[in-house]
Amino acid sequence: MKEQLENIKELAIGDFLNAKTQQDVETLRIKYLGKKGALTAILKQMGSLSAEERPKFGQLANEVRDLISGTIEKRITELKKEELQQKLGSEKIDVTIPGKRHHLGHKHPLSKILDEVIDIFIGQGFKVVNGPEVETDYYNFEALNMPKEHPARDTQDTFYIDENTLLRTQTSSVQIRTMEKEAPPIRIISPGKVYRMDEVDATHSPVFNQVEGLVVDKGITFSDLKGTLESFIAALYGKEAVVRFRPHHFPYTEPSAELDIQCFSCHGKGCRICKGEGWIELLGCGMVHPKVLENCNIDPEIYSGFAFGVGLERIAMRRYKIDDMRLLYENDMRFLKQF
Ligand code: 2NM
Repeated sequence: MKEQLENIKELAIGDFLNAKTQQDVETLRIKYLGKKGALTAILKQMGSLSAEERPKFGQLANEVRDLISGTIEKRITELKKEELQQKLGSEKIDVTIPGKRHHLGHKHPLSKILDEVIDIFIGQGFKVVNGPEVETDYYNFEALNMPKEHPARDTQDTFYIDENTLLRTQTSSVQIRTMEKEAPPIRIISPGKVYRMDEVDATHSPVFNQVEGLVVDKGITFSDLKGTLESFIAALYGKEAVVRFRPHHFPYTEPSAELDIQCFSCHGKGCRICKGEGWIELLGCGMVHPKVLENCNIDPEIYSGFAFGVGLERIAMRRYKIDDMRLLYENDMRFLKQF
């Protein structure tokens, strides 16, 4: 039995030193020290020993058990250390490697201008309203005092889906829809894409963007129109900007005007940029025609209003000194990166 014990000791120590993982160690611990383990099995046989042999054997057995326990602890500590070393090796991070730069895009120049325009009008108490790009003849023309065969329709030829359905030529249709639905006071702008039957060139596109504004309330006069648009221009181009209102005609406003800005290049003398005019046309505006108000069931005897429409591309081109509108649509990165 003593030999058996010595044998177990040798085997156990060899086994534990060869264990490769903590799980291996645990399996071996059960094999040697567990309830059904080798050492336990020998201890169970102690009953067959004589009274004087028993304490000596017991002491030896205890020594072997302590030795094995000690070996287990030592091996676990070693394995833990090895695992840590291995982890440190494989999970090493080199903090000196240069980072990978993410190229963040930015807003398109047209979107930047739109955001600015919206901010300015929100600041003046306007609300932003959107509407459909595919419109009926009624909302695009009829309600705006442009009945069929009206000559003003010629300059606003567009794309027709059928005789009665078309791509809107201005966002006024959104304003008509708003006036139908909401009672005054109304103070809205409606930005969005509009369509015209135009050939593409440096200043024309069959699809472009517009922002139209509308104010309807009791006692609205041309002074309100002037004040609103003058502060809009000052916010957009700076207080130095000089503007003038020039009489014009629109079927849906009366009186109507166009707002010109004095050429920033020649200050009114006339140069290549303003084509010798000294002024650059910026937007159309006027007092909403009584018939238009009536069409929306707003009593022109009680209410009056003003409206305006401005092309977003034109503002962007002025602001960024872009001389060809097509650059805004071509998505050439060399162009877009400049903004
Ligand atoms: C413009 C110029 C002048 C305009 C008129 C209306 C409405 F719906 F009230 F009749 N909305 N927008 C208007 C007036 C638009 O664009 C150059």
